Amino acid sequence: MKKSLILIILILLSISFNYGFKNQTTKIYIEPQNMTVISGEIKSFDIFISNVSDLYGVAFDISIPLSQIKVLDSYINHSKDNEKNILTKDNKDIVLLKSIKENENKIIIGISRIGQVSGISGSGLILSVQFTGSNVGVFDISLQNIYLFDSKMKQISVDSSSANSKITVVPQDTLPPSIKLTKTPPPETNQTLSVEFQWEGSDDKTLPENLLYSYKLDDGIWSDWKKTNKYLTPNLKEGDHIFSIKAKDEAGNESQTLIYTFKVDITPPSLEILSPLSGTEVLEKIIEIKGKTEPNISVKVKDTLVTTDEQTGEFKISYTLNEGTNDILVTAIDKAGNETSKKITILYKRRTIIRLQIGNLMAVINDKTVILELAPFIESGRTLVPLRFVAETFGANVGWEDKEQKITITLEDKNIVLWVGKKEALVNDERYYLEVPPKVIEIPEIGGGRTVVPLRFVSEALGAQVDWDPDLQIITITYPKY
Ligand SMILES: [Ca+2]
Ligand SMILES: [Ca+2]
Repeated sequence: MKKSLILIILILLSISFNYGFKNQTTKIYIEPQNMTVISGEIKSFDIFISNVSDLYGVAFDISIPLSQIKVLDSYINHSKDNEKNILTKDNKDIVLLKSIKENENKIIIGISRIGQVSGISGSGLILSVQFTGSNVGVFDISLQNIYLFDSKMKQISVDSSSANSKITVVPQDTLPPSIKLTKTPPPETNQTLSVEFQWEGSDDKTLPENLLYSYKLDDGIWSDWKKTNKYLTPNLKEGDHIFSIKAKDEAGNESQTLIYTFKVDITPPSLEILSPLSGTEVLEKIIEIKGKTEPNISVKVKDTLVTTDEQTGEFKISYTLNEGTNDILVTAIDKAGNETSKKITILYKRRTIIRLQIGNLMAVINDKTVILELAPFIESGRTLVPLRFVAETFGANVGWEDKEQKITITLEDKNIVLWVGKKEALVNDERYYLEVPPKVIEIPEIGGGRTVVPLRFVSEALGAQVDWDPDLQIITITYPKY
């Protein structure tokens, strides 16, 4: 008790002294300034003094919520591990006075060298305090009423701006947190710019906002642990990528690494249309389109989705043509959204079927009825029909030369030449003989003449098939023939 009395006298004596700053500011501070501890765990904080000259003794109060942070008398030490107190640098004795004031939430501390010795200069530990966080929460501790004395019992001015610390007591926790990704690029993407990942973590004890995360892309290095819920990758190269992430709770428990693999693909798929060839002319309304792409590619023919073979990438689809030119767009789309399109043009020519009856003005062309100016008639066993009807039905060009009374019928590569009243005909310059020649029939109702031609000869010369039903006297012309 004698020693403590000396100390108190020292303190009282020095109150009136107040010195200005020396070359280097003497500082008293608590380490660490921020600490997270698990409830029930014994941890410590330390008080240091730096840049001091001729230090002989020190006194201060530790302001600490003692009902939350438990400190025992035996927890308060003037040294720790192998680190000696600055005041014992020269192996001289010191005295440590400590008084825990539960009601006032403070611990009174006095430390002094003993006897007629000089002070100590330099930096070092002055006190180490062990504690247990008994209640969960965030607690402030600070040093108050700080007095530093030199060997002449003069007060040493001191910077105490860092003489405080924050202790966060978290619940006891042995279970690691878990993570789930809330935003990822699709498993296959054609985006080479950065993509974003977002995630959420959860834990039995640590609040989500206090979880720490570390992540990496591919074989990169793990990021520092941080409180963030998103990551924007750098620009990506084509190929496979792996995003890895793990979470850590306040107790330091680490989650399993969560892995997300994805692929950047900017190469459009291959596409080949095997049949039909573009430019093909067909007579059938329904055709089969066959093609080949890569496996696992979706194919669209116009707007219809086609299933492709998983192994070979081959596909086929029945396609209904419109009469005339059909531009058919075939598109292959890979999972990343890259597209390859090919267009084929198919000409669908409908087969024409004409039905005529001898003596009947009505004729049926496919499903349409037309009225002839002149009914078909038989002369010398040959059926004759108006030239104009032939021209219109087959879509042939008909030329007429008045002087020679010459008729020219042209359809594609066929060229037929006939003359009114002549039994000679030319088909692509090849000479034919007609039983009955073309003639002009006067029709009083229209006040003029109409040229008639032998139906079978003209039809067959144009490439049509002519069938005759003698019972019903019906002629069926099919063009082109089967
Ligand atoms: Ca946990
Ligand atoms: Ca691709």
